[in-house]
Amino acid sequence: MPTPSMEDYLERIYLLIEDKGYARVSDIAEALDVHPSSVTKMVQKLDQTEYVIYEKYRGFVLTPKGKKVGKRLVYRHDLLEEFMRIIGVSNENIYQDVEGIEHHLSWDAIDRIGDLVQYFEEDKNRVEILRKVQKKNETENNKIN
Ligand SMILES: [Mn+2]
Repeated sequence: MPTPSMEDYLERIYLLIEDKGYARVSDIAEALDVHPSSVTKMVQKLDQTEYVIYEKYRGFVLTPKGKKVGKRLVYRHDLLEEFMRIIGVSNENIYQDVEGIEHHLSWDAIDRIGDLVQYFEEDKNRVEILRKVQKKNETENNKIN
């Protein structure tokens, strides 16, 4: 299994390739806000673990294994964002919250969150009921404070 840091890279590389057809060291460095030398180091590590094929001076591509894992990591990120939206987390917090938890949940937990997202999406009334609970809590908190 890739480490959390490898996961961040694989996720980003997958998105860049999906978006532009390729991922350069400089694009990854910019997207992850890290030094290009860190990217080169990580890409070498991802090459050794067979997630990418690195060709010096020519860039790199994802292996089938790298593609499969990258796709799963992007799915996980998007699912968690959707989950955050449904439970009513403010938009401005969603991205950072997902970045903070995504590497630390089991795939079991991810799949159960997937069930819950589906549960809410299958019947929007369920979201409305949740919002009512939240409104009630908000009103009560306002009374206390
Ligand atoms: Mn992410």
